[in-house]
Amino acid sequence: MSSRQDTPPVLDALVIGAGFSGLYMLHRLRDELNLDVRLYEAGDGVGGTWYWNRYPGARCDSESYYYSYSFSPELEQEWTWTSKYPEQPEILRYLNHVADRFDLRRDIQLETRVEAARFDEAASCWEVRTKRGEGGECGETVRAQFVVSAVGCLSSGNLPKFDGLDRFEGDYYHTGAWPHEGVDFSGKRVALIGTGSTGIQATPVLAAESDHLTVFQRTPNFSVPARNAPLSPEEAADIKQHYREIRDTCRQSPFGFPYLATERMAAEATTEERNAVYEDLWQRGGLRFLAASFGDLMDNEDVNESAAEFIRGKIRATVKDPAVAEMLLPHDHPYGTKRPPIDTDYYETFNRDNVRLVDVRKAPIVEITPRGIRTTEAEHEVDVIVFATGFDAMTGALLNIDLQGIGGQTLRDKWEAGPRTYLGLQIAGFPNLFTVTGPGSPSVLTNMPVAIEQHVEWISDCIAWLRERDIARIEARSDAEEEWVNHVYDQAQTTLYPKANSWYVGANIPGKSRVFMPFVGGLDIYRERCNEVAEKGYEGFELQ
Ligand code: N01
Repeated sequence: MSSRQDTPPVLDALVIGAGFSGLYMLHRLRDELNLDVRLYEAGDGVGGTWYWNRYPGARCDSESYYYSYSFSPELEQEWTWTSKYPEQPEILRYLNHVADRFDLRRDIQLETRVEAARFDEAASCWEVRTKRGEGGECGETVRAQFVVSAVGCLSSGNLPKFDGLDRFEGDYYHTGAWPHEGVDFSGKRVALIGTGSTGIQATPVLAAESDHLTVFQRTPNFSVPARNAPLSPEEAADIKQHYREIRDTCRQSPFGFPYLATERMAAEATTEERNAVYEDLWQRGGLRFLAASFGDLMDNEDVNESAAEFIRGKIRATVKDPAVAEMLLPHDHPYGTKRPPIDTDYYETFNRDNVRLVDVRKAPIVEITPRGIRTTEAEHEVDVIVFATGFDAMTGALLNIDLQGIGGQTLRDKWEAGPRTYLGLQIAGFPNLFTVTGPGSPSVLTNMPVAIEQHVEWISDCIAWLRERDIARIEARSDAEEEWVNHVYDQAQTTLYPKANSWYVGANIPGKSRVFMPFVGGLDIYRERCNEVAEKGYEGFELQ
């Protein structure tokens, strides 16, 4: 490692990723703290998730007026959302608008992937290696006192290793790396593998655009209608008028939604009372079904089963062919223990003549052939395969960077048995590295922009505090990390969440350690804990 004198000047901070997190992080550090910051982004545009996920039907499962930044009242007033659940292109336009409005682009380097980072103990800074250019051969080494990972929780795509994929004569795409020019499905026979939130959003659109769609389902899912609709000028104006109250409620809510946790308990309600609540929420649509039905939905198996059975009843009533309806009924996990999808006409789509459902739990996929997909029962000939097979969630994107902390310890080694963090914000042994919505924080269990803003503000306040005191280095203490990891585990055990083979526990990636990764205790409680840590002079951190 070279000394400070013969290396380029050290940046104050380096941010990785230009999604919701990275853009706001850059703005806070540069424009409020006046730091010298650079942001590196692998894509050729800003937007993160909304840059990469351009698959047919991609839209947000949170409503536009609260799936947005709250930090700038001017931004809130000048931007008008056009529908309840914004489509991917609209969110991408919004993030581009943010990048322009706050003049962020001059400090963003696109088409540059952060490949490796090593902590220089003597200089208390990170040496970061980037890769760019067609073959990824060009790059540079930069040094930064602080590194903030804003790489996202769902950004490292999972393309299962099916035999024969390289011999497939048609085209195939992963939903998380969709071609910018789009895909013309007209006249095509399409296979869709995966029925998570993405597959469920894509199914009705693919069915409408293609000649024939075959959906390969491994695990049936519980989906609730979104009830999307355009936002009228009156509704948009009303939202603008009430933004402050909306944001305040989001901050106090365990899920980051503009409604508080319900104190209504289903265990005390009759079947009729429960069903009336479910029916009301079904008609209203969206994730309220999970967040606002009953306070004991996620910790009482009987209560959860009543919600699950209500949804199964809706599936049976919607899907005309009883055998297909039966295949679509989820039985292997409690409702909500996998991130629940919301949809527009998902179940209705299976009534179309050009749609077929294949159960690959019963008859697994054996291989991809030149002409299609072979299961243990049949070969399905298709022209295009769409992989809606998800992500190496919460850890994949960070582990793709060769990170080396104190004593040359790699993050891959440290996290071999599952991610370990203090508050999802820092990792013992990796000083001056912060993770926005890292594992161990509520992140993916919330409306993300609210969780993101809380993290970005906590991290920038922390960096400001350190600089005011000339403290060069901050590192999570191992004992604080251990205590937090145990707390995250204990909290999860009080709920039904660990009962599912979900990506929350890494079950979708062969060989990944099974650890429940997000903090289930609620964003409101988590926020209080983070504030308390800061108020106590960053309790649990070693300062040097
Ligand atoms: O991915 P998933 P996703 N053979 O992992 C199946 C967010 N999101 O992209 O359940 C056959 O949920 C897999 O089957 P199984 C949201 O947080 C947000 O849909 O593992 N099938 C499953 O059905 C969401 O949760 C929005 O048995 C295979 C599917 O592929 C997260 O992204 C919109 C397979 C993967 O489902 C991920 O959702 C969309 C194999 N080998 C998504 N491997 C918003 O609106 C996997 N599968 C913000």
